Amino acid sequence: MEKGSGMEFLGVKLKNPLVLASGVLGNSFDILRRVHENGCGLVTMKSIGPAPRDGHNNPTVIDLGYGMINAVGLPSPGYDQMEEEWQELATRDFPLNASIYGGSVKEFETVAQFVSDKHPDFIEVNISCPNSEKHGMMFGISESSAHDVIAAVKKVSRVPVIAKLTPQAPDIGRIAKACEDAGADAICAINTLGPGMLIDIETRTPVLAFKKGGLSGPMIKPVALRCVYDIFDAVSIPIIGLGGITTGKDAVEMIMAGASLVGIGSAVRYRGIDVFQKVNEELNQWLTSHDCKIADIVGVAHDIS
Ligand code: RRO
Repeated sequence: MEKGSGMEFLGVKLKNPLVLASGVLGNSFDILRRVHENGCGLVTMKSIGPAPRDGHNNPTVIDLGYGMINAVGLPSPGYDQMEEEWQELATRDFPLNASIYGGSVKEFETVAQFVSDKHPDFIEVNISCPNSEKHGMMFGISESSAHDVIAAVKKVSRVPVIAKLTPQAPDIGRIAKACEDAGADAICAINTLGPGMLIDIETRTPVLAFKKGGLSGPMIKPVALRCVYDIFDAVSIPIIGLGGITTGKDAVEMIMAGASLVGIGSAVRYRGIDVFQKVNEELNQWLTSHDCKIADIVGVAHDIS
C-alpha cells in the first residue's frame, strides 16, 4: 500500500485506503459514482436483502451533534428487483462492495449467489445490523451462526467475501476467527453500536419510531478501535476498520489498531461528500511528516514489548 500511488486489496486496485461505509448514501449509481469522484477508494452499497422491505417509520435517523442514532430498518427493493441499478453499476469505473443481508443461512446464500453474478468487486456480508429481530446481528453474536453464514456465502461467491461484524459480540475476536475459518477473505468492523435509545421528555415517548437504534459517529471510535485491535490479534486476514473515523488522524489510529483499509460513514454528514479527499490528504500529510507508508503502521499499536 504505497502513499500516493494507489494500492491493492485482495487483488483489486484501489486509489486509496478509504471506504464508504454501507448504508450511508444508498444505492443510486450517480451518488456512488460521486463518492468515488470525491476521493473514496472503495464504495459500499446499502445492504440488499432477500425480499422487498420498506424499513421502519420516520424518524429513522437523529443527529446528536456528537454522533448519530439510526433505525432505518433494512429497507431494500429485494435482490432481484434492482435490474436498473445493476445495469448502471455494470458500467462503473470504480471498485464496488455489495453488502447483503438475510434472515437465514439459505437466504444469505440465495442473495449472495445472485449478487455475485452482478460482478461487484467484493461481497460484504452484514451479520451485524442492530435494527431487526430476524436479520443481521443475531448471526454476528454467535460463532457457529457467523461461520455457517460465511461458509454458505463463500460456496456461491465468485468474488472475495468480507464479514461485517457487530461490537455487540461478547468476544469479537472469536467471531472474526469463526468467519476466517469459514473462508472469509476480510473482516469489516464495526457496524453501529447498540442498540441505544433517546426519549422525548415532553411527549414522554421514545424519539425513534422503532424506539431503539444503532449509534455511529465520533462517540463510538474508542469501541471501534478496541474491536479492530482484538480482531487483529485473532485473525490473519485483512481488516476494514470503521466507526467514528472523521479525520486523517482518526484513520492513522485505526490503521495502528490493525486496519488495512479505513471506512467512513457519519463523517460524510459532518464534513461533506468530499470528506474522503480531506481525510486522504490529512492521512498523507501525517505519513509524510512521519516519513512512513501505511504498510509501516498497520497494527503497530500491538508492538509494545
Ligand atoms: O438499515 C438499518 O437500519 C441499518 C443497517 Br442494515 C445496518 O447494518 N446498520 C445500521 O446501523 N442500520
